[in-house]
Amino acid sequence: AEVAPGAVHVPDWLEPGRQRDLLEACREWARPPAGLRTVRTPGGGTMTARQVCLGWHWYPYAYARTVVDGDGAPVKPFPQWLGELGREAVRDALGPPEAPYDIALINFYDGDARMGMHRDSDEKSDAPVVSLSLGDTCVFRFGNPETRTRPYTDVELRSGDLFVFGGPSRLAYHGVPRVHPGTAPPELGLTGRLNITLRVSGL
Ligand code: MD3
Ligand code: FE
Repeated sequence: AEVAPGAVHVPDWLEPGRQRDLLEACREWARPPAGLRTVRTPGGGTMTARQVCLGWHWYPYAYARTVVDGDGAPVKPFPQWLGELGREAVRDALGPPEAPYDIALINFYDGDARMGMHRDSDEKSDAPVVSLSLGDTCVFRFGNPETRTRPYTDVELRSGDLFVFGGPSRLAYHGVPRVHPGTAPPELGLTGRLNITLRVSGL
């Protein structure tokens, strides 16, 4: 479903076997060094979703090759198979992809975690962002490129869903106002929600 120009939601894109494999990979990536961390913003805030990065390390509001706001370790490599998954996702949602993916940001949400309305503008490329969801269902709020406020569209994202944000939607405001605890597919064995975004750094 095209939620806005360039913003395409594909429910159930990842079949259960691929969800399980991706979750297993996320569990490995979450381990130290350069593992799951709490992100602190320059204004003194704390993000409630915890994060691990592959390829490039994101910190508010830039990219680095080491965990400059954590243990200082080199960022984990971005695996080739994940780049291929990203290109397959873009092909299915929008059409043939252009640039190769080289960043993954993996956010883990427990039942109380949220993500406020923001734009993703730290990448130097305008290539589409690919989002994959695992575990608990959330409310994803898709806004507009001009303001943090209405108009917006709320969409439920479930385990296995794909969302691709390209073209005029690439710089739209968006956030996660809530997660529905206990809604993950029981056979996945995940308490909480994981979101994997694949990006092109342009660096
Ligand atoms: C629209 N993640 O990592 S996924 C993020 O569910 C982020 O963890 C949310 O916002 C999450 O920055 C939302 C959907 C998403 C991801 C990236 C986007 C929507 C986007 C980039 C541009 C426009
Ligand atoms: Fe975002």
